[in-house]
Amino acid sequence: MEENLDKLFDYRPLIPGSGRFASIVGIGGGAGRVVDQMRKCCLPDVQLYAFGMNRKEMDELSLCGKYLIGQEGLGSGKDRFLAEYECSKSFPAIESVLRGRLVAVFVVCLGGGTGEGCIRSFLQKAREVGNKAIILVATIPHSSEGAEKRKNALGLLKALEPMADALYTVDYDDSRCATLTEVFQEADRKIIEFTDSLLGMVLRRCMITFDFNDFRTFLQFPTPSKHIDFFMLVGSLDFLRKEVKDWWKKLPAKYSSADEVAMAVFSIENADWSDDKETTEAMDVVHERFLQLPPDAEGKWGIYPDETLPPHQFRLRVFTKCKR
Ligand SMILES: Nc1nc2c(ncn2[C@@H]2O[C@H](COP(=O)(O)OP(=O)(O)OP(=O)(O)O)[C@@H](O)[C@H]2O)c(=O)[nH]1
Ligand SMILES: [Mg+2]
Repeated sequence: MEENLDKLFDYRPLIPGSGRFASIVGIGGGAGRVVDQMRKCCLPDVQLYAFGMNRKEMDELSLCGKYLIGQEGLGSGKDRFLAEYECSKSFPAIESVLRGRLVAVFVVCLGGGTGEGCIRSFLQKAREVGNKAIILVATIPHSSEGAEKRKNALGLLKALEPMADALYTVDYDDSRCATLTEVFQEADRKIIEFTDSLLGMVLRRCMITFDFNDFRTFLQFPTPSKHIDFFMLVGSLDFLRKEVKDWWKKLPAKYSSADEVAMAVFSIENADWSDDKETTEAMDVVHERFLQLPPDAEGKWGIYPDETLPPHQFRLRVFTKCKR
């Protein structure tokens, strides 16, 4: 019977509280630090892990699920091939953190030996153990770190795309921050917001159901690239009304108008859903704009209560996939 159910849904129903919805795995020094900061997100049924080659960096993480790749703990010496070789010895640990999860999210900061050398093996293992949604979150090094480094990272990203179901990237050259430290901080925040928001669409208490199949429909919606774009707004109704006017301008430049949107998923949140008038107004604001998607585009949405938001404040999260 259980086997039949498994075939019907193509995944086992999630047992709430089992911690088995998703594994988020940071690979390499920078990515490990990003995932370490995700501890504050507190999504249920999500487990956090870091894999790295530098013992000192790993010791600084507060995560419980951390694994050293290789015996030495001295780093990869920027050697992608050494990292790849050492990573093969960690396959049992990699399988153990991925097995039985519906979703695998891999965070990697491209430009370093460990992340670049190991990411391919992690993506392969996720497929092998049967994760149903495989998401790659990657940062692209800044030009000031070296043109060669950046070119290699972009080439690798292209090669990795077929191995994932969806991609979210933060390109450091797009940042307006003045220092590299600030660029990294901004990227950390974006990655945490994106990951928390995307998994939260399924995991947070929702007024109308947005389930794992809605989630997969979005990831699998056929577009030329697997990239997902994302932005988030928090403010009063008046603020939202103003901000969502030309909402597609908040997306990357490849969206020259809302017509470029192939599919959009959005959530609206506020603390008090008992105030029907304000809630309906918020829905109207969002409907007016987002349902003006091109006729061939698809839209899905969810409404979520969030008691941590101040009264009369709304949070809008928007995910899109582009026709180009
Ligand atoms: N967002 C973010 N990016 C970082 C951070 N530290 C480094 N980076 C970026 O990540 C790239 C790779 O650096 P690491 O993550 O240290 O590299 P690694 O995968 O550990 O590989 P090796 O150190 O070469 O073994 C760098 O080129 C930077 O662009 C960080 O703390 N946050
Ligand atoms: Mg490192």
